[in-house]
Amino acid sequence: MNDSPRIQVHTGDITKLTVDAIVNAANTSLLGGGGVDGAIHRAAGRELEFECRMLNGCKVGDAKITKGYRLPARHIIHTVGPVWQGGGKGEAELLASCYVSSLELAAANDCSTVAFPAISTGVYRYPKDEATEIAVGTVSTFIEDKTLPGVVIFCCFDELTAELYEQTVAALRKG
Ligand code: AR6
Repeated sequence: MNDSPRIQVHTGDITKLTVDAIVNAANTSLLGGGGVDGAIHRAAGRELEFECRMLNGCKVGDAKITKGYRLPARHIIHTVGPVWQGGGKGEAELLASCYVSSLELAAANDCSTVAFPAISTGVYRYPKDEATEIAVGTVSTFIEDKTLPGVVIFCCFDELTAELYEQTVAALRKG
């Protein structure tokens, strides 16, 4: 039996990960921006933008897939998180939908390892505690009764965020 955990927490730059797919916290244009989106476009190269131009954007809570180009990852799944507006504008449902849409696309494209950044918690100002609960809860529910993706990595850019994810994952395992 393989007992390596299907949910893992990693600290570092998501553009360096050798996985089947990394997820990008994009905006509705899909044409690049700052934060993790900027880092992914820079590392993947201009060909990524050319493919993104063909996709006609992406709705909040939805996801689209491209090739990984110069990244070690085979694919990039671009999702658009909600901008935090106080919590009364359906932000939680939209954020959960980002994770589900991305995982569905990963499964449909035979991706067995997928890495997520902390969607919406940077420029889009989603409170980190609540966003982490949604990320971990939604992913664990999704993978419970599916074989793909086999491993989901939460890629945190800093140690504090990684600690928060570790605690949330541990609390979930305790039940
Ligand atoms: N690897 C992993 N995580 C990263 C990296 C990286 N290289 N760089 C930043 N993060 P943000 P959002 C973390 O702002 O809030 C863009 O302009 C960062 O510390 O990238 O969904 C888009 O075009 C934070 O925890 O995404 C949109 O307009 C997390 O990634 C908008 O920002 C998300 O921060 C999306 O905002």
